[in-house]
Amino acid sequence: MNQPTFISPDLIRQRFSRAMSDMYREEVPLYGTLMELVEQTNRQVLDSDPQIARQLRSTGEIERLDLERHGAIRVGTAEELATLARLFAVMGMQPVGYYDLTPAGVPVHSTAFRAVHETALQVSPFRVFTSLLRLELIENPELRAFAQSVLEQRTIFTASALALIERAEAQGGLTEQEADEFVEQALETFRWHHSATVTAAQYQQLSAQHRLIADVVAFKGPHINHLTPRTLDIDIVQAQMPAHGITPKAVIEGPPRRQCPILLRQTSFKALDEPIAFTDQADPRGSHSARFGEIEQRGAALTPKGRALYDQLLNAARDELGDFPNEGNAARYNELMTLHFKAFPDTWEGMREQELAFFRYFVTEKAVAAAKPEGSSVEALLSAGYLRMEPLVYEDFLPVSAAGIFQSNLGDAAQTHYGVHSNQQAFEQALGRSTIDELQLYAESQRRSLEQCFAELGL
Ligand code: OOG
Ligand code: NI
Repeated sequence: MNQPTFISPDLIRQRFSRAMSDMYREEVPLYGTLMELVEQTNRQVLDSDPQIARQLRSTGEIERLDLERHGAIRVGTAEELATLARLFAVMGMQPVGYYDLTPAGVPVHSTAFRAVHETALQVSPFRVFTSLLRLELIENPELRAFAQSVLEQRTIFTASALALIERAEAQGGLTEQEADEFVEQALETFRWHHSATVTAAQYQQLSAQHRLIADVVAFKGPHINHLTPRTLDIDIVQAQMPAHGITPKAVIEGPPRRQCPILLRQTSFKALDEPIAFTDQADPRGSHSARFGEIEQRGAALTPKGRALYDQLLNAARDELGDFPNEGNAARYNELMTLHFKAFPDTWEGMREQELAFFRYFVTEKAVAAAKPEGSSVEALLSAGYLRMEPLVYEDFLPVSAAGIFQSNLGDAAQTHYGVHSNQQAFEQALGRSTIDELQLYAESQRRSLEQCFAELGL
């Protein structure tokens, strides 16, 4: 018998990301508005800044820009998380990084499912920030038991999705037709439900413990709560949001505006209040807010040393502010951030020299035309003009920023202080595997690009 031909997991991910975006655009019209604003701004930036256009063209990022987005979901049990890991694996997505949100008063810990190799990221950089509720943080034992039993009764995957995951694992892939069905079935897990699985009173009890607990426990599945397009200039989009009927959060999370963007800058708009029917109601008389909009601007991935400097400067600025950033202190916060981040070199060359960021290297036309170079150190090749570099894009998330995004949707009343701390081991046990260290991935990408340059130069 002939071996069936399997479709690449990267293409399944690309299709899934598109299907998810179409579903979300249909359900949350403001997401469509935001997408248009981002597209318009990106076009403006590309027209007015030839250097950015050149840079995006030379790295190929220009082709992924319109496709690029991340989403987020929250699940309630180890089994749900472990099965999600298998579902995402069918699309070539692995759990990268561990994020502990408890220091910010959010009772979850998280990872990001994404592609890990630069060629796969190029086909589709779709990522899903995935949080697991930490039920052990519900103090009231009765409420905890109730939440647990509600979660144990639900199945967040369709029977066909489960069967296709098993088939992909057994066969080593999916055929074209199976992939189409998989995308359709997998999408169901992330759909919004207009009815809850608990009574109005039970919802109130869960919500009083923490709004996030109600969001995870009271529904049939882990509805996608936002999809985030990538903009080339987040300050422009932030400034233009109000004119488009969107109210952004008070401050942009992440590093301040710079010549050479690093890591990730993000802003969001508040979650919408949506009508919900509880089990003791015939029609949707209640409401729940979970779904919101967010935009992001991605910059260079930082080395461990660069990341340590980023964390240090961010903490110093926040300490000096003395409070969470909010409407009242937003201007002061931006000032403090700009001030503290003066200590972070703002040229690519400066960041490379101090080993603060990861880069991709390219052989120049000059090198192709010339004889074999004399020196063979990266230094020598760069200064001879035989190599050129572009920063590697940061593909991950930032815990302090993520906390800010969570908080902006929970309201200030949700500020809780948990006595417990990160528990990566428990998270990985629930996940059924370990998470991948993102810094390792960037180091490998950088190494591969240098190896290829050396091979091209015959060194
Ligand atoms: C996730 C919030 C974090 C980000 O981009 O950092 C996040 C959530 O609200 O579930 O999406
Ligand atoms: Ni997000």
